[in-house]
Amino acid sequence: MNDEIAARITATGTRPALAELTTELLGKKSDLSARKARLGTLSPEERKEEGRRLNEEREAIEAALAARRAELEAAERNARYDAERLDLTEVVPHLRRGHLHLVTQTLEELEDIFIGMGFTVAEGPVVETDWYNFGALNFPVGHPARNMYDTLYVDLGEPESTVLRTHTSPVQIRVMEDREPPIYSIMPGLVHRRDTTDASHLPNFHQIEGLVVDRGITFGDLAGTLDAFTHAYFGGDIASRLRPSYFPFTEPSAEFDVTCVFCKGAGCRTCGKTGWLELGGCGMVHPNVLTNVGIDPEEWSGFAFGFGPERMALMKHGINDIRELITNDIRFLEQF
Ligand code: FA5
Repeated sequence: MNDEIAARITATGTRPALAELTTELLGKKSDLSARKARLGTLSPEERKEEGRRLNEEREAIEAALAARRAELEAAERNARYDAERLDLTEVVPHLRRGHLHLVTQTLEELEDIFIGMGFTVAEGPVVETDWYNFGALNFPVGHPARNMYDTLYVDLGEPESTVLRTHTSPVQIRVMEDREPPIYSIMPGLVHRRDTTDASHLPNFHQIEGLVVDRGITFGDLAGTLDAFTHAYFGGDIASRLRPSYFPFTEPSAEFDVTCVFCKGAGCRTCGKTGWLELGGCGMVHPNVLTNVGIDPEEWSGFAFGFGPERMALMKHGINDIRELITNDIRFLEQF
């Protein structure tokens, strides 16, 4: 193959042009074919020599064409890949990236803390029977403690037999029915009450219930768990305290308060000048509740608590109106 042919092959820029050149160099009308046709006119000696040369030239041209074809194919493939490439990191300027709502972030953070303390997570239905929401939790029918909850009833079955759960405590019953102690579980979820919306109340809000049932569990374990939780969630400068209270399903019962984050305990309007803010209720699981689910209160004891994640989010981030969480003002939501 002479230099001129080699240069023409290298200079060919497309596959159709290369196909044409292949025909020109190796086809019936090519110089090689003409020389091959003339072989018969040569003497045996010359024919042998010329035949060998023709073969060598053909092989060299074929190799050069194949190499150029491979180069052109690779270039075409790369051009196609470039054209088809999707930039998954591309930010479309007019679309802004969203994120989880502050309440969802709070629920996930609370779950993470308790999972880190060895708790498992359980869930139960939002539409509940009167038995799970009240009866099994030691609220007898007609008991005045039922008035603590402004209950929303579902029009199903006997009147007032089906409710939108007013708290996550019925999930305690379901967990104790499903599992043998020892139990270390938290139960987050949505609850509903006929509460009037104001700066600290919503009619639909979340609770996160905690339940521990084991041998030898004491009120000290409850206080220690809540204190460890307070520090993990709010940081070291926020203290917790327990105040005597009443719930039919716990005995003794307490209200769980933390240092007011707005005044750091000095006393302000938000905390009613007490220096403390209420986060939830808690107590030792009432023996009647254990008996209702077939757990022997002589052998097992436990504690339970129920917090309000919306109120915890307000406290942690210094937000003074719970309604901000449901107005969906993007200028508010994008700060978290
Ligand atoms: C209860 O619902 C009990 N089930 C808690 C409990 C569980 C006690 C286990 C003992 C053992 P309470 O009604 O106080 O308790 O509600 C608990 C928390 O839910 C409140 O402290 C508050 O943080 C939150 N909460 C109550 N009502 C509202 C509301 N309307 N809007 C927002 N958060 C609320």
